[in-house]
Amino acid sequence: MNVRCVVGTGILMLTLALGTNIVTAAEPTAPEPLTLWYRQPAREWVEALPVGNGRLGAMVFGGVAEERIQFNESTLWVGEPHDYSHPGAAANLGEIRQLLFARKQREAEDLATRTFMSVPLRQMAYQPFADLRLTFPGHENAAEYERHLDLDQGAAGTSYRVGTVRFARETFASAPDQVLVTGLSADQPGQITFRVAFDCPHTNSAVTSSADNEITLRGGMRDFYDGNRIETPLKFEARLQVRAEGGSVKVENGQIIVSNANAAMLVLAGATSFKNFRDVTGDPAKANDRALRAIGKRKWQQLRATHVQDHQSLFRRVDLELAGGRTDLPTDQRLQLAPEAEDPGLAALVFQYGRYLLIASSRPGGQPANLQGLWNDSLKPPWDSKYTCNINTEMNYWPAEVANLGECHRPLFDALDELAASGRLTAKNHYNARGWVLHHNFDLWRGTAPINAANHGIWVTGGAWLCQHLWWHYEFTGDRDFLKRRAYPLMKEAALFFADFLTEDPRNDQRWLISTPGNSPEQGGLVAGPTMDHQIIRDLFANVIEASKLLGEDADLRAKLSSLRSRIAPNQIGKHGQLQEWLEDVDDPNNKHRHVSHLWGIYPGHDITWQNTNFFNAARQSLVYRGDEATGWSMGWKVNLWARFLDGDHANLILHNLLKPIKGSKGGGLYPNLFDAHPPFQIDGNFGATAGIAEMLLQSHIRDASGNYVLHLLPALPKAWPTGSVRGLRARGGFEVDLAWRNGQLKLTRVHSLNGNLATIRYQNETQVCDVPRGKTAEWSKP
Ligand code: FUC
Repeated sequence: MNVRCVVGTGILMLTLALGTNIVTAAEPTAPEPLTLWYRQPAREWVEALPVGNGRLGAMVFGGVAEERIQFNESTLWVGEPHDYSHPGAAANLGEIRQLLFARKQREAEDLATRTFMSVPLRQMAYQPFADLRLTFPGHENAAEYERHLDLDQGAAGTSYRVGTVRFARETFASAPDQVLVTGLSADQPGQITFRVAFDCPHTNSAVTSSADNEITLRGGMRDFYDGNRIETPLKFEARLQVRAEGGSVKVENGQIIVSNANAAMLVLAGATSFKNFRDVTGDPAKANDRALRAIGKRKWQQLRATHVQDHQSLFRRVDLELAGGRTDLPTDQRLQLAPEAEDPGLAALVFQYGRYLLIASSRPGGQPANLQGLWNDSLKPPWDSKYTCNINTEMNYWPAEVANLGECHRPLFDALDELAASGRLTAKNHYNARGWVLHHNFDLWRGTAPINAANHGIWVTGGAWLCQHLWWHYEFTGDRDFLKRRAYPLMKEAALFFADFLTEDPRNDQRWLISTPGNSPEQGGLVAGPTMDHQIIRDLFANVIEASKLLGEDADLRAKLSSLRSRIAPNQIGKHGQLQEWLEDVDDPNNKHRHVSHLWGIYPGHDITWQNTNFFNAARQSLVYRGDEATGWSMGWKVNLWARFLDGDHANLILHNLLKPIKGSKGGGLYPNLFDAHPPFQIDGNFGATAGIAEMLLQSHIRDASGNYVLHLLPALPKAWPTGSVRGLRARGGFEVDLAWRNGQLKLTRVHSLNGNLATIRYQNETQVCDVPRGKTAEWSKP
């Protein structure tokens, strides 16, 4: 079948062998309430509910007599502007390589440990800001308690009854107004009586007050490094204003006291002196003044309406309905049942939760989502809650384009500009190379040198991998201006680094070009030529070559990269039928390591697809050997991989392992607030799940012989999701896709074209070319 679309009036109608019956709306399925809800307050942080505006975030506990709202600001880190690269490191590069070629791994690691690592060896940690502690006298015995997080409104609410009075509170983080807002109300007048104070974990902070409804928390950062206490220059300020209707408001001992009001609103502004990774001379007081002044006399309803409108402009772009599930149960109880029972609705909720979390933790102009997104209550968070880019940071952004949140990708692109500036110094000092390089971690100060230990810190493809995100943004949007001005310069310079870095393997007759030194994250130690690096570098070179053609730039470089690319060590199949993780055939089929790095070429790459049968089968065999359990993010990756292996039931099996209540300290799962557990909490698994569910419903990474993207519909639909619909997923080539299915069969497809490109639609084994003009929608259905 290869039928051209037939143009009708208004919407385009595709008349296909599939059937000509045009229906106007997706099959209705029971609406899935987009709410996490509970019948008791949070006892622990991982039961509290997150709100965020990309910069300010909070965890709302929903306490009754005592409420805790723990908050963060994305630039509150220890450390200071600093170049972490190691001058003179490059003098040892040749010897490290020679030792690896001679299979003297221990000696190579020892030499690298002494001469090649980041200065200092570790990067800096993301910090909590403070808590708001609210006390409500007389509320000890509450009834009819409920708390929730409404993903569609972007707000966390708590309500209960004390005696005959019903109380309600709601908290949201407004991006347009750059503040956290909590509203307090009761269904009878004069009932709102409470105290609120800051509780700050930073020892050099103090609270003052300059108005009778306002308290201010000011402080600076201290850190311990190698046992020494260091004052770091970053300063912070948070300012809380309480506005009450009726009753009285006063400040006493650093607390705001509200008595007998009809309603009240807390407005919290917070900022640091961070301006950019090289400048911390900003004035947080000024920033807070500005935010509070801009709010002026606006009331709760107005602030809320502005926030909801902004939030929904992003959130409502995608609907997902998967029929079936226990919406009648509170979320924590529902999660308890998930391992045994199919609950497709819970998968849909987790999908949307990932979109919610990205909107809340990654907004234009701000920092990218870190290992915990935006939410951290610890002075020593796991892995410093920084940016690990041998999987975690990228996974955070896997859903950005496909789940129709392209704007939320931007903080990552801004970080790449800074990483390139830092990474140029690292490329020069460590490799005497052009371009820029990022190893496996960065922090607020954009450290790019190899950290922690030689055996896993020396891994050169962090920047190259992140460049894939620039290219994806172009592929999904077709934004040429973005490609020319933002993406291409960074991609090109990343490629220049590898043009200098790739090394001929003297042990190999064909003189393959390999990446060395490196490692296959995070196992096997320092080696020459891990498979993952080669897949990533091939991808980067291919994208730079294509971009340079599209833009008509750098013909010489294009030719050079093409010739280098063809000489990079290829994927290899080993003695266990596996895709080799290393140049040597040394994979252990019993290795259950969480990283599945050599499968990068399946997802997120497309070095290997279902069209290359042998490599495809070997890669699948490798994944079978690795097993179905591991950390949260590992399962997030495996959902995507099984989707690319076109095996929806296996993808769903992994989702079950991800969507289970966390038990003990092993094997992933979800906390009661549906935060993903490494364990401990790490947000990448949430984003991996969202991307994976999208990948089960729609794929667009392959192109047909004419270069059109193939929109593969329901490529990995599990039997457990017989009926459902999705609206608003994005595909490469610039498309928005709606699908509805019943009894496992596609019933309705709508393709909206953003750029007027041709697309090849593939469903089961049938394909057809679809020609939808820019801005138009084509629709077809099967009776
Ligand atoms: C990588 C992973 C760990 C963890 C850390 C933040 O090092 O191997 O499992 O996710 O990043």
